[in-house]
Amino acid sequence: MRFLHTADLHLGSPLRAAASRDADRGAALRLAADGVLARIVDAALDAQVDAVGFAGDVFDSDVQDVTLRARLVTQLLRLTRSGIAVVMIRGNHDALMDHGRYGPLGDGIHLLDRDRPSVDLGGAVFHGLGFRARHHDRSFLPDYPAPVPGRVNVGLMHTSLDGSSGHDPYAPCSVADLLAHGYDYWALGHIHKRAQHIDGHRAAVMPGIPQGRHAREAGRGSVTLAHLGDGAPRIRAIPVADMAFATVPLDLSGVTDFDGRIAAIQRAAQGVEDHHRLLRLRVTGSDLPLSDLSEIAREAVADMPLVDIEAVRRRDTPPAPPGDLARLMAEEAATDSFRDAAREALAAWRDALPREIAATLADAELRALTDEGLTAVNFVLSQADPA
Ligand SMILES: [Mn+2]
Repeated sequence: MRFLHTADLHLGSPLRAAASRDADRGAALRLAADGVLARIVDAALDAQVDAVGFAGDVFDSDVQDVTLRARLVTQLLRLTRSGIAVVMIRGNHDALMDHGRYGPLGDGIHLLDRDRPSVDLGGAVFHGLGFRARHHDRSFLPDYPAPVPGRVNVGLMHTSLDGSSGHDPYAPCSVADLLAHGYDYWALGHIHKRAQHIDGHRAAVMPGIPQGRHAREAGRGSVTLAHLGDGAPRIRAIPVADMAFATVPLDLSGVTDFDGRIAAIQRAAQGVEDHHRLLRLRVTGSDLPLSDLSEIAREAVADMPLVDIEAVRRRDTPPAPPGDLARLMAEEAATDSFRDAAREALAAWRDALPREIAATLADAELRALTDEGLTAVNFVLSQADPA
């Protein structure tokens, strides 16, 4: 059984950051993001898989969009016409998506949920439960069917896993509990960074976002190919991102002339030449204003067709915010009651805003939005006259 697994395509994502900084780059990223589904289907056809699994957040928003829907069906048809089955679940972003609104998804496309949690595709039995609300803070694992004895069992789950402290849990559960459930392979989604966990003949894989959208979604996005059913699973990542974000250090200590800076930046920017890279330079050892450094950096990579400078930042962390007040705000922002109130506010703003903007206020962005807000407030405080 050859299975290709992906999640978190976030089709229709607004990509506001790239577009707001540079229109050309925004347009290039839009092309890369719009084309990722077609590239995933290409990879599945190339690898001659038996099935493709989408573990949630195929769409960035659950607001109906007939164009995105048409693109999805067009691409999935390429799979089903080649005899490749498709298994999907809903994630938190597309939890409320009415997949039947523009007609049935089509034969060979299986949307698993509580009313129909399992499908037997011959080579393997697939199990999946989707999100039915934008947020679930309890584990779905106890509700997953038991593995079918003597068969290859694959589970699709959208989950924040154990979560890291400070992040909201989304259908949380531990990797150890997943691996103990008895399935051969867990096709996970939600966390945008790739990770795989293997325990003997069992595996749980978070495939990561296939096309990163900003500097925090760094590295070249991929899908995961798994050979299941004969011994230990064989698993490998297949890159599908046309563009990759990367943060690279740039040490300019002792480099004081223009040519030296150009050469140092070109050395820092060197890398794999088979895909477009958007670099964020983290500068140390130079007092030049960032605007000057940005200009030099853009000139340095002008002849490197697959490299762009996404941003230039100093390595040094910003000065500590003033004392007790900043600490109290940070503590308050980490409480459940603050997060609940913030989630409510986000929901109200989402309802009031046009769709393109509303999607940027997703619950998943809460932590980032809170951090952004705290940083802004602390910055203003740090500039204030102490008198
Ligand atoms: Mn998600």
